[in-house]
Amino acid sequence: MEKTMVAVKSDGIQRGLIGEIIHRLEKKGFKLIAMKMVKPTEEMAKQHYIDLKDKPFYSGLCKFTAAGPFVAMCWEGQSIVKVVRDMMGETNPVDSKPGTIRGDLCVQVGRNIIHGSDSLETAKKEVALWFKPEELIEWKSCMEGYLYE
Ligand code: DAT
Ligand code: MG
Repeated sequence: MEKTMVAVKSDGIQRGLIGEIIHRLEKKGFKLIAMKMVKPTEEMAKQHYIDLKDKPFYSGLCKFTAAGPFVAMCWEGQSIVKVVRDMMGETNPVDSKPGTIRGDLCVQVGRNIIHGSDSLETAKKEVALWFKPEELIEWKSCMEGYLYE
């Protein structure tokens, strides 16, 4: 099983979409193993988006992230890193297909409501950035035998 890091960003929180995003991942069959609401420091925001440090929007992105609440989650499931990216849609909601989270729920790239790790390697780094090992709750879902054979 893979783990990925998903976050509802402050625009998604302001728009009342925490439940909608969790609902979609739960309905799919993924398992929530950690969740916390935080107000990230600018340092945490910078670390989270470190791969984008040379982009012109990096500073604004980190300031926006540090200015509001952030719901950080760790989810688990088969091939979850790729599948969550597909469920999210494209980075720019203009290019996101209807049926995806961004395609259905937002309009502009700088207010695209959700974060999801983009590779297994990134997922490992991001889970470790936002959660201590003991904050990851390994529990057995009673649905497991009906989701996986
Ligand atoms: P994603 O969030 O789909 O993984 P990313 O990692 O390339 O996309 O960028 C992180 C966030 O930065 C993205 O969700 C919104 C913001 N962003 C990306 N491209 C942008 C752009 N061209 N202008 C403004 N903000 C941008
Ligand atoms: Mg990204």
